[in-house]
This record gives sequence, C-alpha cells and structure tokens, in this order.
Amino acid sequence: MTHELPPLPYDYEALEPHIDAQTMKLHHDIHHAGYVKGLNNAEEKLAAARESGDFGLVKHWERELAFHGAGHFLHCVFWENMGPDGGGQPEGALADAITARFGSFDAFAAQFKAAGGAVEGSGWVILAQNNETGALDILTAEKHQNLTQWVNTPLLVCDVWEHAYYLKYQNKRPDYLSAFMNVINWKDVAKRFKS
Ligand code: MN3
Repeated sequence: MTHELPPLPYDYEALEPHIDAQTMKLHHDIHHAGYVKGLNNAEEKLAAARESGDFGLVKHWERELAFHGAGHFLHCVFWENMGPDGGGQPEGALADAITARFGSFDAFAAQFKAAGGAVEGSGWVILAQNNETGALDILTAEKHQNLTQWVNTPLLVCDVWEHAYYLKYQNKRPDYLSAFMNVINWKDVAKRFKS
C-alpha cells in the first residue's frame, strides 16, 4: 500500500489570522509531503529486506518507518483537528471527560499550553485517550516518536516544530499555542473520543 498526502480540508488561508497561509502551504505541501515520501520509502526498503533476507540495515529503516510514519499520521490528525470555525470549548461527553480529568476546561488549556511550550526542541503536545482505562491525558512527544505510550489514541494534537509557527511567531511558541486554541475544531476532537 502506498501512502498519499491528503488534501487540506480547507484553504491555506482559512485559519488566518491565527495560523498564516504561507506557513500552512509550506507545512502541508513540503513538510507533510516529505513524511509521506519517507514512509513509502521505508516500507519499500523493509519489503526488499524481507525479500532478500538481508536485514543489515533494519535498525535504520525501522527508525525511518517510525519517524516518517508518526509524522504522516500525526499531521493527518492535526489538519483535521483545526478548522476555520474553531476555538471555544467542546461539548457533551468529551467536555465531561476533560472536566473529570483536569478539573476544568481552563485547567486543561493551561496544562496543554504549558506542556507544548516545554517540549525540548521539536515535537508535539497531544491530548490522548488511554485505550485501557478510557481516561484522558496530555502527553508530549519529542520529535514524533519519543516519549510516547502505546495504549493511547491521539484526540487533539498540536505541532510545535518550528516550521509550524516560525514565520509568524518566531521564537514565541506560547503565542502560537494561544492562537492554536482559537482554531481547534472540537467537533473533530469529539469524533475521536470514545465515551
Ligand atoms: Mn509539522
């Protein structure tokens, strides 16, 4: 199976003024496309290794598989997690689960932004649901593939690599995280949540 770059579910400028059109175009058309290409390449190389029985480079290609695969799938969630009519607060079961776990929506938002701001180097901040307990957690990932758990489903992800905000926000990642709160498509996040 060959992976393909999904089209953005809205125009490049749809998230202005919070996320600028130039960032969206570079981020989607160049960065995300690169992960798709890298993932396909890693899968091809691993298939060739299975065919030949030569696993001499398996460590390298497994790393490539994780790096580009995590990059591809997280960006797919990220684009859907945002929308031109975003912001505000979630409703229903997701809202209840956020209050139950974090105390209040504001406390959730404060932890989400603090955790995103504290990621060392490049990475992600992720609201995830634990598949074993059903509870929510905020987790961070350095790069894509580190510091993760394997029993969580990402519900809401925010890309805090510099390419996601540098044109507009430079080194002010907290300002970008505040802007991100204004474009969250909570209906999409709720769709991913299992009540
Ligand atoms: Mn990115």
